[in-house]
Amino acid sequence: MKTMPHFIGGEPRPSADGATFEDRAPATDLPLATLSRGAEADVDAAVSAARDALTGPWGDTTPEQRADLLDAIADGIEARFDELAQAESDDTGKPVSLARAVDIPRAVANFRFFAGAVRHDETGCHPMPGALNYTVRKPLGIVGLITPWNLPLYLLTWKVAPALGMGNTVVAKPSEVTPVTAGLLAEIIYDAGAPAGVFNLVHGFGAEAGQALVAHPDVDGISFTGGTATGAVVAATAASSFKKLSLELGGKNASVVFADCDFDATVAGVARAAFANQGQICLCGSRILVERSLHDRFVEALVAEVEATRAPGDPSDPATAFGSLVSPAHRAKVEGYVELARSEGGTIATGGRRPMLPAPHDAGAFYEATVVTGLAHDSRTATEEIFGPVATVHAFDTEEEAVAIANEVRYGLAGSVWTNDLRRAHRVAGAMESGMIWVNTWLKRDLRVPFGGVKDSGVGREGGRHSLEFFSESKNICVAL
Ligand code: NAD
Ligand code: 6OD
Repeated sequence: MKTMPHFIGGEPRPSADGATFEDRAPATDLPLATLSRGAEADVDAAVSAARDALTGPWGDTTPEQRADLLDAIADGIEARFDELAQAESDDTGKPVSLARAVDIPRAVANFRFFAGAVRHDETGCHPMPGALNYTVRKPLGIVGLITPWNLPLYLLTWKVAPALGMGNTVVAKPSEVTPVTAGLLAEIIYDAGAPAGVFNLVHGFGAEAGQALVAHPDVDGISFTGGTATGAVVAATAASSFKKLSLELGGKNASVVFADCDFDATVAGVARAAFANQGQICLCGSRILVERSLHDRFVEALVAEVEATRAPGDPSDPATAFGSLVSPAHRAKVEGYVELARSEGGTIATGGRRPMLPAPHDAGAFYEATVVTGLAHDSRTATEEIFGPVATVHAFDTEEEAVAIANEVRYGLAGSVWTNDLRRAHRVAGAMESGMIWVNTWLKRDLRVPFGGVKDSGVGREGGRHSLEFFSESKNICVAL
């Protein structure tokens, strides 16, 4: 079993009070690692190390030097690819095949992409009569990065790369549920040549280390990804010190299927949108709205697709496509929603049970991919974020009704539209109240585009120039001519 301390000032360091906590593998419920449990004193030490680094030689680095560091970190992730993929799978319960295909390649891509973005960044010049304005970007300063458990390395590196690229120093607080790859990333960042204190990592719980980081008076900005309720606490805590804030929060996303869709591709695409990573992606399409004339045929094909391709199994087996949920506690929450669906009058078309798996996976947090039909579209099951492998299917009669149902939730993160009518695709995509819409696809990512939500799904955008802008302060200089 691993012992994983914090990383402060470029060195592994235990908690000031010696406290630790245990991380378990959800697919077996066996202990995986013992981690230092951070509190205010550890956050203080990390912020102080980050401040020293900011005022040291790091503060004089050029964008080119920082871009070279990001590329070296990407090289370091590639060099430890197998270890990182297995660690991510062990810690989250996700199939190692998924970690190898998505999580770790995306961590590499995040560093390579932002290396290029920083190298090619430009600012504006606004000539006026008698004067010239030009804009320079300064680092924000010390940034706190707080991340969830579903895509641990993918989402942490999505923030670390632009933060370092723009010349900030970082204090990261990964999810206490899946902290292992963050510890490995700290080693990789220092092996790549980062100066001491540029990247600091404090492990621990949200109410302790996370809260201390958001409240810290010397932290200049917070980029937070997590649940909406937590986001509200983070926003309230950060407000009194006017920290710059980016909030990427929860979702309850609609997949809107019209009768003229490309049927087989849509069934496969909608199933992937609902159940990728065991349904534990903020972008997952867990409310499936189907034009009434196609509804019954679609449900039958969706159930067949799910049963054929998403049998839960050992995440370490390269052939497994559907792993365990992230923890027994999270499975209990998902099971509670399936009970709620039954009590709200839903029919379980497939799933709705714990699968029977041989030891040691009989102790794991596995749950079947579950499709529920017959629920009111405004039922609690169909409108609250479950963040697990449960999708509800609802029929609609008109385009207007589909848009109204899609928009009746408090969230506005993402959605997808499945149709061969190009004009309708544009109309519906435009009318859905979401930060991101895919048409005839899902989670196809271009790292330049704005990523983020509306309504209770968040505030602000990350990605491309949006990340560069968030992690810097733009300053105008006006020179009289
Ligand atoms: P969570 O909100 O419980 O935790 C997220 C992080 O916040 C963790 O590191 C946690 O320790 C920390 N935290 C908790 N309380 C805190 C506090 N008071 N102050 C500071 N930090 C605190 O979320 P989770 O259960 O880890 O992740 C699932 C949620 O994240 C879902 O709602 C999902 O939709 C959302 N999510 C959103 C996106 C997005 O890009 N919009 C991406 C992934 C996950
Ligand atoms: O693809 C991304 O950049 C991103 N931030 C994905 C978030 C997924 C949420 O679970």
